Amino acid sequence: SASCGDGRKRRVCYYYDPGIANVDYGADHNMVPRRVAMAHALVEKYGLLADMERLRVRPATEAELRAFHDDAYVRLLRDITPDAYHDGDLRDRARACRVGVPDPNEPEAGGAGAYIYDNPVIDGLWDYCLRYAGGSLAAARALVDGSSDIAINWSGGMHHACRGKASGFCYVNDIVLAIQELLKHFERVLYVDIDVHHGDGVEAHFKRESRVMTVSFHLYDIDRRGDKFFPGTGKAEDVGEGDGKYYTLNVPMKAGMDDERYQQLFRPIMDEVMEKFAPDAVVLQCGADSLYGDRLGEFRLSVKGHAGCVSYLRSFNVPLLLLGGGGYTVNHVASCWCYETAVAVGKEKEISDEIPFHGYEHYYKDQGYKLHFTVPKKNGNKKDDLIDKIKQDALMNLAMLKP
Ligand code: ZLS
Ligand code: CA
Ligand code: ZN
Repeated sequence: SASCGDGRKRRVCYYYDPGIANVDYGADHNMVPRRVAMAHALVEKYGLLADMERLRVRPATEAELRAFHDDAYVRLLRDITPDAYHDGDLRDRARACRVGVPDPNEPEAGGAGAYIYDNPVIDGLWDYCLRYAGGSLAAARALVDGSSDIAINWSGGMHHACRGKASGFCYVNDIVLAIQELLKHFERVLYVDIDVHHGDGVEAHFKRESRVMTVSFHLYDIDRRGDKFFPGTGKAEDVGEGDGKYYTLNVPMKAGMDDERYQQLFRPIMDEVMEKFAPDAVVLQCGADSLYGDRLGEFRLSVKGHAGCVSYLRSFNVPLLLLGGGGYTVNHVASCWCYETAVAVGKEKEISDEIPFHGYEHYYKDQGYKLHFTVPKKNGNKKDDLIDKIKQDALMNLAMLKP
């Protein structure tokens, strides 16, 4: 295509399962799977499906989940339902795995309709897990078999899930599963995480592994009450262990990061990572809660700033797996992942800024029915000395990597 940033067209495959979009975490929960249906409706209306192969795949199997998750946790996810939770046995197992139901009578919950955990027992939980994990596995396989250069699953990217427990809205860690699949064929896999939260589940699993390098950019902060921004890990000093020492890189940032300052870190750091680690495949978790106006995040990225990370990594011409993740202002999320789909196929310059009629257009009133919402300029001194310090810390850690 004439519009490719660097002139080379990519073969792109794309996973979308409408069954996932109907999953409901609960009325007042921040995680809204419908955002993926909204992104998909835009992708379709902008005509981008014609430029991609659509992956129509079976859900993951129980055995595939067990490649990372422990048996008892997999069985719990399979057996638990909102009703079954209320009989004692499953309830204790669920709570041990940090899965709960909203309950005003819970002593730990503290209030009406409160949730004990971030991970509620929801209708269709097992099916949901198998489907989003199946999508990431199929996307990884499309890179392994060489049929695609870029593979997309916006319903994946659940970076907090652990071997035996749920965490931070994530039940099954599709990223670990996808990376394990890539490792069957590729010698070195790079994981990059631009969600506003630290990619702790992925990092923890690979922190002793030199064939996988994990890099997370995230908000790292302690508020006035002394609470750490979730999950509270991901300091610059955490660099991995044993054989994996220096194959973990953390880039902790303060609230308010804008496009310019984010790219002042992302580009030089990723240049160095790509040169030193020379990955055979790249997995990019595109959590959209690093956008301006997110209900949980406190960064100020525009869609173009966020997508700048996608186009930058795409330009290295290494097989690329694009996953979703967080993102809690659903119109912003859908704009972002639609635009990033356009970046993947090389058509970002061709898609109009006018939101087409696609059934969800009323969500875009606040952004003037434009694909690109505006980020108000923030006056006040930019603490660029802080950016330099963060960059130096990261480059010092990278200098320890054997070339
Ligand atoms: O990276 O901060 C926490 C943990 C808690 C506070 C919330 N309670 C329920 C549990 C204990 C300390 N959790 C974070 C999780 C953020 C997950 C980000 C996922 C990802 O983007 C990848 C997908 C958190 N922040 C905000 C909330 N939880 C939160 C706020 C409001 C609510 C409503 C719904 C649910 C419970 C009440 C909830 C969570
Ligand atoms: Ca991150
Ligand atoms: Zn997040």
